[in-house]
Amino acid sequence: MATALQNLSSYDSAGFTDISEKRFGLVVAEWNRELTDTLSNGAYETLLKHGAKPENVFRNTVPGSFELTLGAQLLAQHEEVDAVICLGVVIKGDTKHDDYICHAVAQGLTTVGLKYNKPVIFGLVTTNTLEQAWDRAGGQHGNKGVEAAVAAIQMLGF
Ligand code: DLZ
Repeated sequence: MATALQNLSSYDSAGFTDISEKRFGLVVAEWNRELTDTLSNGAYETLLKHGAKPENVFRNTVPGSFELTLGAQLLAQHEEVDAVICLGVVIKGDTKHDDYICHAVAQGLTTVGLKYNKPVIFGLVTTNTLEQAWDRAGGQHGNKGVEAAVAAIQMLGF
């Protein structure tokens, strides 16, 4: 708890958490694959940059973002997995599918994290257009996969 209180105000605290022995599950949706690959690579490289070992990062794919929750649960239930990072891209279409998917995933990942008492990170890019999605997958708004990995590291130091 003391560490948590010290780190609360520092985004850079991720840099001070030793993750060399931590194990990470990455769950990546295959819908909008080019985008999610970019998010996934961003997350993976960030974990390595902060000290994770390549053999301790387990990448798994699921068909679409809706399946991120079950993918997260299947990983989180393993004792040796310390944190799960979920990545997907949902782009608004003509129907309300995006609403249903995003709410279900937000709720589902929250539940999994609380059930297993582990960081389960919501790395879902939700946009109105494809261009906005690219802006968040390595474009002008950064790479949300990188941010998701930083969030996982930060929570491991909590
Ligand atoms: C069906 C669907 C649609 C329309 N759009 C997306 C999307 O933009 N992003 C995404 O990750 N997945 C989408 N899916 C697939 C659903 O997430 C899910 O895989 C299917 O409904 C099967 O459960």
